[in-house]
Amino acid sequence: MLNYLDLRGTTLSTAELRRTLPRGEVDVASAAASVQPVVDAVARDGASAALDAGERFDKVRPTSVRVPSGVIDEALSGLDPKIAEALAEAIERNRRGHAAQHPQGKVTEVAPGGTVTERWVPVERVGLYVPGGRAVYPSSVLMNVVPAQEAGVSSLVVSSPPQPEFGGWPHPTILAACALLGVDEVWAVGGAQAVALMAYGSPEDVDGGAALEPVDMITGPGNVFVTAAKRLVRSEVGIDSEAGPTEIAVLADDSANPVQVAYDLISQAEHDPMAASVLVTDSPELADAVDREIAARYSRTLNTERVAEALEGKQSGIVLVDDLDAGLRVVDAYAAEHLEVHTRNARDVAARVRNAGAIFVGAFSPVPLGDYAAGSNHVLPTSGSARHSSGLSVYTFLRNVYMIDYDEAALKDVSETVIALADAEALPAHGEAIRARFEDLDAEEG
Ligand code: HSO
Ligand code: ZN
Repeated sequence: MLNYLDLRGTTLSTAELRRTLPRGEVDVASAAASVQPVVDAVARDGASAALDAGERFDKVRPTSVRVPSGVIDEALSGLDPKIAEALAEAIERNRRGHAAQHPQGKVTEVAPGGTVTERWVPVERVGLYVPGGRAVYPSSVLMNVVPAQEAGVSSLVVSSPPQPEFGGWPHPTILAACALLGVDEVWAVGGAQAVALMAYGSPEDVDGGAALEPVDMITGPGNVFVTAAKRLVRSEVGIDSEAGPTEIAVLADDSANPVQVAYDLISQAEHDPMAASVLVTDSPELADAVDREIAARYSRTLNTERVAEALEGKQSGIVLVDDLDAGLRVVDAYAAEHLEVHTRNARDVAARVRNAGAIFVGAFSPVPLGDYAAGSNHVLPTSGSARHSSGLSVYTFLRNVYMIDYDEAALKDVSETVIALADAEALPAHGEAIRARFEDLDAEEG
C-alpha cells in the first residue's frame, strides 16, 4: 500500500537524499497572496473586519470577539468528567516537563571587573492560535499555554474559530481547556483574520467592549492560510516557526513489531491527507510486514479516507537501506518532526540522531504519548526545519537580554582593543567614545 524507495547499494549525499526522500510541498506564498486583503482589512478596521471575514469563511458571526466568561464557565461545567480528568493529568505532566526547562540566568566575569549577565525575560503578551474545522485539538491549547505560562508570560489570549453549531463561539472543549489552564481571554476568531487581529488589535470589540490589545508574539498551529498570515505579520510581531503538514519517520530494524509500527504510521496519517508517514528500515521483511499490517488495518479506523490519502501520497513511503548507519543518514537528512526508533539498543541508536523535532525511543514511547501526555511538547518543527529549529518550549517565550557591566579599570584594560577595531572599521567616533572616558579629547584638539 505504501510506496517503496530502495536506497540499498547507493551512497547519496545529504543534499541528494533530501531531494530524493518522500516529502510533501505546501505553497505558503500563494496562500499569502490570497490572505493579504484580509490581513490588510483587519489591520485597518480591527474587530469588525475580523468578524466580516469570519462570516464569509466560518459562516457565522458571534456577537463579540471576546467570548463571554459565562460561555467559558458553561463549557467547563459541561465537559465530560473523563475528558476533564485526562486534560488535568496531561496539563500536570506537561507543566512538570516544561517547568524544568526554565533556564537560570548566568553571570560571567569575562575579565576582572567586567561581567556579562544572561538574563531571561518572558515575552509580555502572547496570542495562541487554536484551529477549529477538521481539527479540534484541546491538546494544542495546553501545548501552547503551558510553556508560555511556565516562561512567565503574564498576558495570554487564545483565538479559535467561531463554530455555527455552538452559537458562534469556539468549540466548547477548547473553551473548557482554556478554563482548566486559567486562560480567561478567548477570542472567537479563526484563520488569517485571527492572526491579523492578534497582531494589530482593535480599539474596541464589536459590541463596544474593551479594546482588543495586540500581542507581542503569536504561536500555534494552523492550516496554510494561518501560516501565510503569520508570515505577513512577522514584521509586527514574533511568530513561532512555520508549521507544515505533520510527519512521522520510523527507524526500525528486524526486531521491530510490525503491528506497532503500522499503527504509529496510521495514527499520524489520520491528521491530514497531506500528513507524511515514512518507514526507514534495513529489513525488507519488516517493510513488507508493516505494509501488510497497514493494508489490513487502515480501513478499520474512523478517518479511513484521510489515512489512505496520506499513506498513498508521494509524501509517504517505505525507504529500504543497507544497514542502520545508512538509516541514520537517511533520517538525519529527512529531519522528521517526529522520529520513532524501533531497533535493538534503541536508546543508543536514538542518541546518534542529530536532526528530529522529537525522538521517541523504543516500543513504549509512541508519538501519541507525546501528542498528549509525555511531558514534552507536540508543536514541533516540520518540513525538514528540525535541521535548524526546535519545538515549542519555555525558551520560545523567553528572550535573553544581555547585561554588560564593566568598571573603570576593566574598560581601560580593553580600550586599546576596541579602539583598534573601531579604526579598522573606519568608525573613529567609536574609539573616541572610549577615549573620552580616560583622556581630555578637547585638550588634545586644541
Ligand atoms: N501529532 C500532532 C499533534 C496532535 N496529535 C494533536 C493529536 N492531537 C502534531 O504534532
Ligand atoms: Zn497526533
